[in-house]
Amino acid sequence: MKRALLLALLLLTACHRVEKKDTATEGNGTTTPKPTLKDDGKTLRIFMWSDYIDPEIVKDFETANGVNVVIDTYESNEAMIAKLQGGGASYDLANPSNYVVQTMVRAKLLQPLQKEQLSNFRNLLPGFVNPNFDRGNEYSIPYQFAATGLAYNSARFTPPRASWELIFGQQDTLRFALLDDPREVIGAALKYLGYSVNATKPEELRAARDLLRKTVRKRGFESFAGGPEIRNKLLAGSIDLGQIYVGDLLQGAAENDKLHVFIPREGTTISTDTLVILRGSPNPALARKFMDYVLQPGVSAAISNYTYYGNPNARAQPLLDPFLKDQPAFNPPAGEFASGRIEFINELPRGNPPRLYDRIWTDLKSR
Ligand code: SPD
Repeated sequence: MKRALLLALLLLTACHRVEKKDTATEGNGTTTPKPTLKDDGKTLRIFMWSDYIDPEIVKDFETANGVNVVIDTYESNEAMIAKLQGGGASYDLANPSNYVVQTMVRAKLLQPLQKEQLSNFRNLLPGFVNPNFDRGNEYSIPYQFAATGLAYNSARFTPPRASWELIFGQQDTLRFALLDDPREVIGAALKYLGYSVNATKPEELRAARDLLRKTVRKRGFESFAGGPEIRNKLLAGSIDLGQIYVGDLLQGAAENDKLHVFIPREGTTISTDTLVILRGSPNPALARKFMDYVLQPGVSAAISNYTYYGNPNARAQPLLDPFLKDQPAFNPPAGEFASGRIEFINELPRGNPPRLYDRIWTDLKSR
């Protein structure tokens, strides 16, 4: 696990060039598949984070299996769950982060994935098998992972220090955007205040709420947005700083070496995104086939080499772009995790804490 987590941090200061994307196979935002579409055994519908798969490997799967893959995208776990709970959409696979897998199980949105039928499951790094958020991998396999950082475009602005203070401190001249992601935004404020990203104490959450209220009232606050949108705002120069999932920024840095990302000194969040089979899946057999495909070392490595996200597959590691593993600058002490500077977002204990987080988020979004 340690090695894999360190790999996530390989992504933190990178600048690398790759062939860029053809998004033809991706859906446009949160289009709902027509409910009239029945399982023809030939269509796989995936609901996933945006910019999170190499279109070539999707095409290869289509060709090899004589099927059609439709991918619709979202920018937060909450938006994904709301759409699934709203009904009307029938997807086979979704791509939730670790900390909402059990929420989805309780909401009866998932079906067991029958991992004994996944011949490539054994390829996973041991630290990603049997995770605390899904014992026995009953419902999920790990897909990709990354930390969240602060990004800037050095053609326009270079931060004087690597700190969340640039967003949460006194300054009111920088233009900035925050992720449209409650656990990330509240987590960043908690980290700045010296608390855990999984804080549950009401007084700590009140302090984060007060700080965030002030933050979104600043003249420089531009918007809440998804990772790729924040990357585009930085490229366009409409913001000076953006909170961003590191992989999303590095996809842009591959094309523009003025884009940079750093982990603020106060620390940050990290999470693992997974693949799950939805309870209402019209075609679970095809969904399972796709999961097993993604677990192939070559396919798994191709996804990371395209997305710049961390890779949980042991046999994929030798196939990763050297940039993802060989740069000494990306080899921070393992103590980053031990010290809690970089913290996994976990599911909140049931009861009051999730409600407090929801209230903070609703309050912020209504301002
Ligand atoms: N564009 C891919 C985004 C992946 C985001 N990972 C989820 C982090 C959840 N807080």
